[in-house]
Amino acid sequence: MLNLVLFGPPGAGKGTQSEKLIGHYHLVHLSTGDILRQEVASCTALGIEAKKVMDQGMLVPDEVVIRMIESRVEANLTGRGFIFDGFPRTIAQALSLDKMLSEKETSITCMLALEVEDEELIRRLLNRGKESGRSDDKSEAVIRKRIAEYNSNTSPLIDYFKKKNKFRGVLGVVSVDEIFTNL
Ligand code: B4P
Repeated sequence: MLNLVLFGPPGAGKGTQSEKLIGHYHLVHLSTGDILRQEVASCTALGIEAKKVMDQGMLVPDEVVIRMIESRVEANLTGRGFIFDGFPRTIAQALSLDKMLSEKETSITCMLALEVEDEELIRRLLNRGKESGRSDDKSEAVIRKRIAEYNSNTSPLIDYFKKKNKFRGVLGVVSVDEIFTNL
C-alpha cells in the first residue's frame, strides 16, 4: 500500500494538493478537517462539540479524531492506500496511526510537508474565508491561533517523521501545478 501523510500549517494547501494526488494515485482520501465539517453540517453531537473548538482555532481532542480515522481505515483496507490530509496533528495521533496501520500489516510510506510562511498563510485563509464562508477563516485572530497551535502541537511531528527517515519537505509557495509535480 502507498500511505501518504500530507502535512503543513493551516492554509498550506493540503486540501488543494490532496485532490490532485488522489486523481493521480487513486488513493483513499481521509481529511479530518472535511470529516469534521461534515459532522458540523449534519448537526451531530460530535459536530456541535467540534464546531466550538474549531471556531476558536484549537485542535479537536485526539480521541475524537483517532476514532473517526480508525473506522474509515478499517472500511478501506482493500484499496491501494491512503492520503491522510491534516492527520496526524499531534504526537498522540501519530502513535495511534502507526499502531493502527501496523496491526493491519502496513505503515506510513512518507510524510510530504508543504512549507509556507505565516504571512502568506494568513493572506490565503482570509481570502478563502471571503469565498467559502468557513467560520474559522474569517478572523485574523483565529487564524493566528491556528498557526500557534500548529507551531506548538503539530510541528513536533516533523522530527518524529525525520527520525524514521520518512520526511520530505516541499516548497508550498509556487503554483499549484508546480507543487504537485514536486510532490
Ligand atoms: P483543515 O480542514 O485540515 O484545513 P486547513 O489546515 O485550514 O487547510 P489546508 O492546508 O487544507 O488548505 P487548502 O488546501 O484549503 O483543518 C481545519 C480545522 O479542523 C483545524 O483548525 C482543527 O480545528 C480541525 N482539525 C482537523 N484535523 C484535525 C486533527 N487531526 N486533530 C485535531 N483537530 C483537527 O488551502 C488554503 C487556501 O490556499 C485555499 O484558498 C487555496 O485555494 C489556497 N492555495 C492552495 N495552494 C495555493 C498555492 N500554491 N498558491 C496560492 N494559493 C494556494
